[in-house]
Amino acid sequence: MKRALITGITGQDGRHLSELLLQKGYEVYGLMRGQHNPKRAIVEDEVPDVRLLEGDLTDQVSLISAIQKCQPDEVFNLGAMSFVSLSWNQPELTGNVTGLGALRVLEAIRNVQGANASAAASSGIRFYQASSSEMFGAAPAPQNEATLFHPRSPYGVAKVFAHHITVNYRESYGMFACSGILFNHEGPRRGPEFVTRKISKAAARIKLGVQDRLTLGNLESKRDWGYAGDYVEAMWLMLQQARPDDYVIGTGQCHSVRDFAEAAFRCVGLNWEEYIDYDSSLLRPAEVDVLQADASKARKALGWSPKVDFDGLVSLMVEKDLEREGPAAR
Ligand code: NAP
Ligand code: F7E
Repeated sequence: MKRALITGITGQDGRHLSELLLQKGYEVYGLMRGQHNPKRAIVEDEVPDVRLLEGDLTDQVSLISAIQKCQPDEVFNLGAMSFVSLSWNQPELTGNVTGLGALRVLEAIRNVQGANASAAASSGIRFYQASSSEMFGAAPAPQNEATLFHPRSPYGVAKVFAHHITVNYRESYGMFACSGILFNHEGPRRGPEFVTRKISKAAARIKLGVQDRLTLGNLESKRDWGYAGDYVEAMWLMLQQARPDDYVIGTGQCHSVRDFAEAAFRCVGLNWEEYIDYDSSLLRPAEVDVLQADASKARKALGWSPKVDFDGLVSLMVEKDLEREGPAAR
């Protein structure tokens, strides 16, 4: 039986990935921060077989201790301060958690395996880093593994550090360390601070008569939105290859925030334009205008392709929010 350790277990991807690994017969450990983390109950409810360990990406000792306890075959570093908007308000924390956190996990692996090149080499613990299309930022679309990074937020900059340190530890110590450059992926488990879930939840609530209006910022930015359940499969596949490498993961399809709002309100039979307000305070100091993946390397080398398309994703999210917000749930 393989063992995996997932940081960021309480997040959207942590829960999807642990489900996938449990189905595959893994023993799954999840790193959770803080005392009385309110999201513990969600994890215990959705994926009760995950074994929870306490730790924090800003605390090296806790990471070493988690790896010692779990003795994993694979470590997935999904933990991050992941909300781009917030990263301008908390740039130092973002750098510490999202950037240096990856370095601390890599060092914890080396510490537990013995910090020499041969012990850390490909027979040892395999490491996945959750890199992001935000690293591309202002680089022209479509973006692939050869595209130069031009991050536009403290979050994007922190992810570039984490990405390069992953590559560097692979090259320096022969570690089996992979970086998945994932484009936006969503679903009913997405946090309500992100635009897709903010829209799906509002469309459901407006339809049900428990909310009147929805306030948004930039409607013109375009993203390559896929389904999180499809993307965790790609994370796993990267660690099953003969050699470690980095891969771009996305659908190749690109839609604006406006398109998403239109589609979500269409799912509940409403015209989105009648319900949307604009608030310039939701604009970002620097925006990423267009992200669109060229995931041909992953398609060829991993045999990965997305199963859920844009319309399927929108309706999946709206349907779940109708169920959550409906009279039966109140
Ligand atoms: P998410 O839902 O925001 O989850 C982030 C996780 O990180 C949460 O479990 C959070 O724990 C944890 N975390 C935050 N600060 C921490 C700390 N100091 N120590 C330990 N854990 C900490 O993010 P997601 O959507 O699942 O994304 C997973 C990863 O992929 C993240 O690294 C994200 O940056 C990256 N990514 C996401 C996307 C996407 O579209 N979803 C695309 C590319 C890359 P709490 O519950 O305690 O806050
Ligand atoms: O914004 C615009 C906003 O916050 C998408 C994270 O998972 O994906 C995510 O980052 C777009 C931006 O996601 C609102 O300006 C308009 O252009 O949903 P978001 P994101 O910034 O793309 C990447 C790949 C990650 O790695 C990140 O961790 O939508 N937008 N109006 C709005 N965005 C929000 N949040 N709220 C609005 O009201």
